[in-house]
Amino acid sequence: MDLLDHVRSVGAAAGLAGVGVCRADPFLDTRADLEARVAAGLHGGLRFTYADPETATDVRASFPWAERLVVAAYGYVPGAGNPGPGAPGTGRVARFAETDHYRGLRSGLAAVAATLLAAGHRAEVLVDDNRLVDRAAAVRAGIGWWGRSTMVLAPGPGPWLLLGSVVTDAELPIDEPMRRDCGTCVACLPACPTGALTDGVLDAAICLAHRLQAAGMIPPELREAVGDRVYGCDDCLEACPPGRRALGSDPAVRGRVDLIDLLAASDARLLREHAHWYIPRRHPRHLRRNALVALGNTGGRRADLVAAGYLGHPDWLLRAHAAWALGRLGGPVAGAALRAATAAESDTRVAAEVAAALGSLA
Ligand code: B12
Ligand code: SF4
Ligand code: SF4
Repeated sequence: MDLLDHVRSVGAAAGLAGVGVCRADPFLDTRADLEARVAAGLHGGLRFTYADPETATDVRASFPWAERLVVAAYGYVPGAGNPGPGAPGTGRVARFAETDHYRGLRSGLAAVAATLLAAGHRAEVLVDDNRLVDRAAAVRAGIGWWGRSTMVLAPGPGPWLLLGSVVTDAELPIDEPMRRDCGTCVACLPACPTGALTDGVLDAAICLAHRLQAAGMIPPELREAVGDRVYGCDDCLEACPPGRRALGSDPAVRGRVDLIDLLAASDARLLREHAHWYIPRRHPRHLRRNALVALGNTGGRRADLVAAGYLGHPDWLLRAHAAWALGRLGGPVAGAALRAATAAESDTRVAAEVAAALGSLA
């Protein structure tokens, strides 16, 4: 068996849904797209690959010996379950994050890298790393095609894939890009709850997946659209016909969290239970902020009492979002708590939220 066949069979045995090879040349089109999005503000303040497009699109800037990228996809559906319609007081987690699905991808790539190393080559695993644009690598290596949602789709799992690469100096034979596109389908565009998608371009500033993992306030105009989400967003993936069969074959209910329980948990517990989530500065305030918005949207038993309790929290960010939640929940408990806060609140940012919430009750 030649080295590439060996690499593919090791990848398949390790659970990878697809393994393709491409040259490690710079991704100049993606660099231009990254720069254009930053210039237009469509990056929404995100750093990641947007912070240094030159490094992100030229793997040789980090690994001068790179000749090839062995790119792999890991399908997490079926397997991740479905969060279901949900009961009041419960929040929803996007499927890629309901457990640490990256673990399967990383261990598959580690097996591929070990095979290359054993054959005397250099090999480094890159997953979700700011030194490589994973999707552009996957398209070049023939793993899948660009969807209008900006996701890379593959036959079978559709968009339900995580992507990663092994950078190597092995001059493996390369694969051809897939000749496929979305055709006439546009289903993901109207499915996006905030209108963040136009044809193949994402406005990260209003993408909920971004806003829920960004620091600071969730913009008021996006809070209703957050719905019951606490982490990630799957709406543009759920709408995608190529992924429907894989999704539909997964009856397990997973990815639900109890919002009141989350809001009562200690910092240590939140960070331990959600160790695989991207949380700005690893500060649990961002999870509590998301849970307060979701609680305002879903309601549920004791929702008003819990949100009212948060009006006394030492963190202004949480008081601000608790005020919004109370305005949305309404009722006598919410009204009384907000009126009391009007007199007591000294932070102008929170006072503005309290006033807006009281206004929405009137
Ligand atoms: C920053 C980032 C985000 C940001 C911005 C997303 C974005 N679209 O850029 C936020 C936080 C919003 C995000 C959200 C999600 N992310 Co993300 N994210 C990244 C990260 C770190 C960088 C992405 C990047 O460089 N974007 C740059 C812009 C310029 O690229 P783009 O938006 O993909 O745009 C391309 C298309 O427009 C394309 N294009 C080119 N030719 C053509 C032709 C046609 C016809 C079309 C339609 C398009 C098209 O050109 C652009 C690139 O040149 C990567 C990991 C990595 N290191 O690569 C993961 C990554 C892209 N994310 C991933 C995932 C799973 C998600 C979520 C599904 C998670 C969730 N459920 O909440 C959502 C999906 C939202 C969406 N529709 O994109 C996966 C995607 C896997 C896949 N199958 O595509 C990645 C690759 C992580 C991984 N290692 O698996 N993410
Ligand atoms: S992840 Fe959600 S908010 Fe972001 S583009 Fe997709 S549907 Fe829209
Ligand atoms: S929903 Fe349709 S247009 Fe959007 S990515 Fe999927 S196939 Fe393409």
